[in-house]
Amino acid sequence: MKLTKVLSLATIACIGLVSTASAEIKLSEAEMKKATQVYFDRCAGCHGMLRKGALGPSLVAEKSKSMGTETLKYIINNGTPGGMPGWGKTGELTAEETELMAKYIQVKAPQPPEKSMADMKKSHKVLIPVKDRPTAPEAKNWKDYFAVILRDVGQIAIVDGVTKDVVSVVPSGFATHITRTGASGRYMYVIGRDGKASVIDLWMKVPKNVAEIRTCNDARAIDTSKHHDFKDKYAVVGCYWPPSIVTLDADTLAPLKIVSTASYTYDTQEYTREARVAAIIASHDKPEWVINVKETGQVWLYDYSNVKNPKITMVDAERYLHDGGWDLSKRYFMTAANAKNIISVIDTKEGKLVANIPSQGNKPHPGRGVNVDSKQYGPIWGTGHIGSNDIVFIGTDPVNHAKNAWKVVKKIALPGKGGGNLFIKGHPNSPYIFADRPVNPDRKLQTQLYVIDKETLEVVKTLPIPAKYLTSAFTADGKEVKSRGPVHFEFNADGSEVWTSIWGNKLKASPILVFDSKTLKLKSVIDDKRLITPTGKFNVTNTMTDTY
Ligand code: DHE
Repeated sequence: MKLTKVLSLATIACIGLVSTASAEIKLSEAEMKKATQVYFDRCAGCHGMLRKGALGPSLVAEKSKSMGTETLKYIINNGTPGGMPGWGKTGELTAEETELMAKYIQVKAPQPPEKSMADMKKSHKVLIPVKDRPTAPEAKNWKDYFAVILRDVGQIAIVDGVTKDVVSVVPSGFATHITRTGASGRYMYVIGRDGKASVIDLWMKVPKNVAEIRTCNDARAIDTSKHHDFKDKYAVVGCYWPPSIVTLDADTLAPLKIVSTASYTYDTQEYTREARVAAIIASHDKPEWVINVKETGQVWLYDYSNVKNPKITMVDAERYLHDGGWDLSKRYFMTAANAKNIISVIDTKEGKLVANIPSQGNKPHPGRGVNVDSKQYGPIWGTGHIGSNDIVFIGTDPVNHAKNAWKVVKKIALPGKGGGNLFIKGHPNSPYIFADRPVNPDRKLQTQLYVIDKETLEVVKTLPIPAKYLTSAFTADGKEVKSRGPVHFEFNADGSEVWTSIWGNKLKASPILVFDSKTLKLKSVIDDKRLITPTGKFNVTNTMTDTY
């Protein structure tokens, strides 16, 4: 067992020895309200709204009580080698909040609120009617725009990929998570963790939100209809709570259909109310969304051609499905059941599971992963891991490269101990793949990029981020809060540049760095003061074509 793991477990155990399981904990109404919000914003994604666990372990009250307040405080403050951030260390939680959360998870989880169509409709707004929107693009470079998530301030920056100008900053949902485009790329769809979906019209000279709706209370995924008969017709939101799939009109975000995903685990056939919708991707060949239902371990192939009466094929895969993306052919969906270290492969043409592949690392976390047409192995798809430094590549061509299909053909290690990789990305026109490591506890490892050569599939370079871009900020009581270094990558439309965000904190803006994707030289720095906690970035052309 790795030294860091032993140390931290020993530390935790010895605190456990000292601390006694807590006496009955009572929280005031105000404390419960505050702790419920912090839990929603920082913890629910990994541990579940009902605290049954998923990417992170279960936090049900009985289990937390047996660990005791002191042990829980230590973990919340410092994080763990398995990928849990140290919320106290990063300055995201104060000492009081850390103590409050250590107590909160020892009391029974409150039942989260439900959401009806009537509730949804109350929040629905068409901010600019379709008839008042441009009939042609008013901006030249819109197909090379980037939507940049400004996570902690709940905004989206639209950045011109050619001029590097921030052309607009628009409000979005709370703790905004990801964006996706429509099939034609004109509209950028945004989902906040609070379930607020919004749509930005990129044809406008200054892009603005044209519609918004709160589809649920907790969400992570949004996509659109990309089949040619339904281009730009529907948008779809995947909800964590209430666990559901919400289909919307693409132009106005008017809600059309809600389907609950609460159902039965594929293996033990136990009912689970919490069956959260994780990744969604849109088929280009069928009127179909490919939808991960985390807790049941099923991938739902959702035929939206009859929007009132959708047809759903439930494909058993593996539990706690998370993120994933297309293989090079856009026939196979490669997705991580990360708590089980499995990559499940779904054949969307035949509508069935092809394989559950051990990822040979700890907690695979691909984002959408990376595709390479390798001279040596043929088409392959790659992912990194949160809990180990492994990057693996899986063969994805069962016809012309059958001996490599559905197995790990290459496994490499990022230099240095521990995992911490969250995203990996490539582009057909770049000779390199890029990997980040924002949740590695070692500051040096956390603050560099890892460059993998597509030919050799080896790490050929690390790019340390110059200290002047690793913006520190200081809290009111003078505590320094460091940025977490580079997170997530996106290429410009022609693949000549790769952009990465410096994941700062809401006390101060942090930049986006632009590297030449061939020479690896730092080409430009986008350091607009409005860029507060930039995380994900989505280029219009690469997102509408699913290029990665
Ligand atoms: Fe994400 C993708 C869930 C934390 C930034 N994240 C995804 C997807 C899911 C997901 C299901 C796939 C969406 C899709 O493709 O349709 N993310 C979760 C969580 O449950 C988790 C672990 C905890 C939480 O409470 O949300 C979580 N995610 C984070 C972050 O902390 C990140 C790093 C910063 C942030 O913005 O909050 C983060 N997640 C992202 C990004 C993507 C993503 C940038 C899209 C990657 C891509 O290139 O498609």
